[in-house]
Amino acid sequence: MKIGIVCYPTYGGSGVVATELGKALAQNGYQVHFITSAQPQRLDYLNENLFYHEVDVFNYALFQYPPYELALASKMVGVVENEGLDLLHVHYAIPHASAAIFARSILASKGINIPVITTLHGTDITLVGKNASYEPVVTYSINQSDGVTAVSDNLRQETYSQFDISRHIEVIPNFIDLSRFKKQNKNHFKTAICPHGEKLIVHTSNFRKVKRIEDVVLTFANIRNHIPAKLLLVGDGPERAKIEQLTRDLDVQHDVRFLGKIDVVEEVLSVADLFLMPSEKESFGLAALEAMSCEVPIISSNTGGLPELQINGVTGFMSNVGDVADMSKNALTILAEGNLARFKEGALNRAKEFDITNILPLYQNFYTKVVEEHAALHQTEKR
Ligand code: GMT
Repeated sequence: MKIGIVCYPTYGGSGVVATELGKALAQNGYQVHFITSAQPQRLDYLNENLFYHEVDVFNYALFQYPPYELALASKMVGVVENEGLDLLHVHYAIPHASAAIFARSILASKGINIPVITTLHGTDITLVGKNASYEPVVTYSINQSDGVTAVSDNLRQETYSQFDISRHIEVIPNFIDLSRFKKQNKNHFKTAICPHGEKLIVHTSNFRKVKRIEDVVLTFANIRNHIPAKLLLVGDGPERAKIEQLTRDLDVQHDVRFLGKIDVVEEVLSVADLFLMPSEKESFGLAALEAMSCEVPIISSNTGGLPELQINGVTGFMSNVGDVADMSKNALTILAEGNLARFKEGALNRAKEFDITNILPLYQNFYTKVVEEHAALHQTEKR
C-alpha cells in the first residue's frame, strides 16, 4: 500500500507520532510519502520505502498570510497523481484535514478516488479547533474524512461533545518504540548534574501555557524543601522566559537547568527519577509515555487521556489540575527510598502495553478497512 502522510514536521507530539508511524510502516513494506512543510524532525534515516515531498508555498506581495493550505492541497494532488498513492493519512486536523478533503475533491474531478484518514491529536480539538475561526471547517473536514482516529477515548468523547460529528471515531492510542526509548547507562551525566546524589526531576514539553510549567517549578521547589533534588527542563517555547523568572523568584535557579530542544530525550530520561506533567489539557501524554519507557514514574494531572495511560499508585500518581500540594506530596512518596524501584517497574510494565508492535497493527487494520470500504463505495457508484 502507498500512503501519503501529512503532519507538522517540528518538535511536538503529533509530528513525532506521524513520523514514527511512517517509519514503522516503511519497515513493514508500505511505501510512505511524507508531505510536509519541512523535513520531519524524526525522519532521520534512509529506507527504500520512505519519501519526502516538501510543500512549496509561493509568496506574493499581496498576501498578508501565504496560503499554506492551498499549497499543501496542490502538493497532495501532485503526489497522489504522480506516485499513485492509495491513501492520505493526515495528522492534526488544522489545516491538514480540510486541505486533504479539498485535494480529494480535485482528484475526484480528474477521475482519481483516494480515501482520507484524519487523526485527531488534542489541541486541534480541545484548544484551537473549537475556536469560531476554525470550528465549521474542522467539523466539516472530520465528517467528510473516510476514516477518523483519536489518540484516546477521552479525545474521542471531547470531539463528539464539542463538534457536531456524524461519523465513527476509532481510538488508536499513541505508541512507543521500546527499542529506542529504554533506560541507558548515562551515569556520567547523572553524576555531573547531581554530584551529591540528588534526586533528578525532569519535564519535557513545548513550553506552552497548556503545560502549566509553573506547576512543575512550584512542585519542584516543594520537593527540594524536603530532599536534595535537581530539575531539568527540556524543550523551548513561549513560556520559557516567564518560567526562568519564576525559578529566580523562588530562589531555585541554581538547581534548575533549561536544556532547550534536544533530539536525544531518551538519554536525559535515562537518568531521571521522576517526570512531571501537570498539564491543563493532555489528550494522551506522549512525553509521559516516553519517560515511562525509560523507567521513570510520573506525577501528572488527571486531565484528558492521562487516566488512560497512568495507573494511579502504580506508574505514579494523578492529581487535579493545579493541585501543586497534592503533586508535591505524591512526588515525595515516589522518591522515598523504599518506593522508587516499585514505581519505576510499574511505569515500564505499563509502557510495554503501548509498544509500537502492539499499536501498529491497529493502524494497518484500519487502513485496510477504510481503503476497502472506499473502493466498494466507488464500485457501487460506477454501476
Ligand atoms: O502537546 C502538545 O502541545 C503538542 C501536541 C501536538 O499535537 O503536537 O500534542 C498532542 O498530541 C500528542 C500526540 O498525539 C499527545 O500525546 C498530546 O497529549 C497532545 N497534547 C495535548 O493534548 C495538549
